Amino acid sequence: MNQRSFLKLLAVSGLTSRLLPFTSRAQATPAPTGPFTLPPLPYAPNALEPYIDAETMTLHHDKHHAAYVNNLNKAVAPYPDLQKKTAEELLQNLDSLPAEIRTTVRNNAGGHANHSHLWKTLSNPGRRPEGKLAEEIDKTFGSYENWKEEMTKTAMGIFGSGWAWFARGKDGKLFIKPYPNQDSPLMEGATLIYGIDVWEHAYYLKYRNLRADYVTRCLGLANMKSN
Ligand code: MN3
Repeated sequence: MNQRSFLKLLAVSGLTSRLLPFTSRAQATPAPTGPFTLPPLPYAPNALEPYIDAETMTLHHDKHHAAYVNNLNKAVAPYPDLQKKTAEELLQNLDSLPAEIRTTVRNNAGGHANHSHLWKTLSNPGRRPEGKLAEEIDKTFGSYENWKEEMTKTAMGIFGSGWAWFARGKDGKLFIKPYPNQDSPLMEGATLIYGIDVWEHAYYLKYRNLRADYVTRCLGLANMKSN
């Protein structure tokens, strides 16, 4: 029997629907092996086309973000107490962690929390902040246009991999700051509002070395919640 008639037979017998989850879906989202799980993308991988291509989104979410989750699970596996904590709690208390996993948790809880927030704050098209947040942006940065300029400057100033984060500090004040690697404002007890991921994995397939173009597009896709 050739492949086509085999597939036809499967379709007729209704077997494909039972077989396919094991071939395609199982690979995309591995079964959870620890307390931390990969949240699904809140939209289709091509939802941000043409600005962020589907292939980049799929790799970014299914491979890079998944790896942070898996590595975090591995790191806390020998520590039942740490398995009960959220990524945010771990990041806020790095100094109290066993020294042998501190850097791994910093990188991977950071990667997990940063990306989990990122997916939720992108839409195509983006949306200008409204209400209280819009007022605070105007008050703190002068205007939304100035805010965008400050985000761009910060993202472009990062040497190597990292993030430009717009966040609210423990003191309630808004700020924009660069963070290396997967460091996160969460480490300082701040609340994430909007981040630009300037790791090359976030843009290199489409934008190559043109980080500035990618950063401009990210700002166009920003859809911040008013927190
Ligand atoms: Mn990333």
